[in-house]
Amino acid sequence: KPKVFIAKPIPQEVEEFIAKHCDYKIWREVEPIPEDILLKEIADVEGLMTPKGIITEDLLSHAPHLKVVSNIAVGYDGFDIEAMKKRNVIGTHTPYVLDEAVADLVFGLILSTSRRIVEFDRYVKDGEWNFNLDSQEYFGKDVHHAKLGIIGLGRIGEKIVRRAKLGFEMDVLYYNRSRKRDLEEKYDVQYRNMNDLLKESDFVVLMLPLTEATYHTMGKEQFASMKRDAIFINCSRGQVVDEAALIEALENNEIRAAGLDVFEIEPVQKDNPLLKMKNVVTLPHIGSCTENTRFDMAMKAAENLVAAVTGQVPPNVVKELQ
Ligand code: 8YV
Repeated sequence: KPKVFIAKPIPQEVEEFIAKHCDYKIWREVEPIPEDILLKEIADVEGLMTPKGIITEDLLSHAPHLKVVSNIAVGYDGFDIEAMKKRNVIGTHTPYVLDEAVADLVFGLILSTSRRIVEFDRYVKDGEWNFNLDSQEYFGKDVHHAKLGIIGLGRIGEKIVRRAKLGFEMDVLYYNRSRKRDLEEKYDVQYRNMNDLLKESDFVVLMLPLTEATYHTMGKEQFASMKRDAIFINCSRGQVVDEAALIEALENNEIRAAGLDVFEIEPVQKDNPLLKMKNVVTLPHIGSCTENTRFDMAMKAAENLVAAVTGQVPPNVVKELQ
């Protein structure tokens, strides 16, 4: 049987599936695997299944027999594509199975920022209910019938659009590299260039993969284009945003609030000013973090791994390596 290494604990059923086809070792600790142990474990394997997918030239040089890296995530910005190409290493990821969970969380952030759920939860628990809720300063912002602008209309973006249109009866604008006329028709969403989208939207949702082209898509100028009352949501990758510019926009009241599941540096630094802002809701990158979704991601990653080491074409090879 081909040898593989699994760099994080996975559900038993997924492990049993891998066991049928592979000779495997697994990192069972909850703590992430230390780099030096990982490099030793991959010395003689043909397959690596990993949650982080940080695949560098150096890592590959420690794994001369490697045929596949199966990323237990949809984002593969950690792959050094050129290095993988050079060594004929296939890279796979887990599209589709996490789309709904991430779209749900986007609405969690939309609601918790606009209706100030986290802020008020703290007041109530601190016994500070006795303030005047008729005072303008405590009012929230409506989600229903508001205008949502989504930057990046891919698989997850489409799920967000469905929720926005069918659940909250929002007007939806989108910006994407390529027009999606089928979705425009299907959901009655309208295309805008970036600048118009930013100017018109009450909620700006970023849903882009991290690539060289998308790095710092949102910067000073973009935040300045947003309405002063608009809310910014990011559940994709921290580095798609110039975080310093976001902090400045919030400090200067150029935008109303932000909901963030991702940061430029993760785990977020303790002295990050965003952590002190009442109008910012912060989460520790939990977009896909539900029982069912994490199970489905692990199973999909296992299917990709097994396919590649048993001579089949895995179902989810990343497009740059197809
Ligand atoms: C986590 C994600 O990174 O799939 C992605 O790209 O961002 C998240 O799902 C992943 O689950 C880490 O294991």
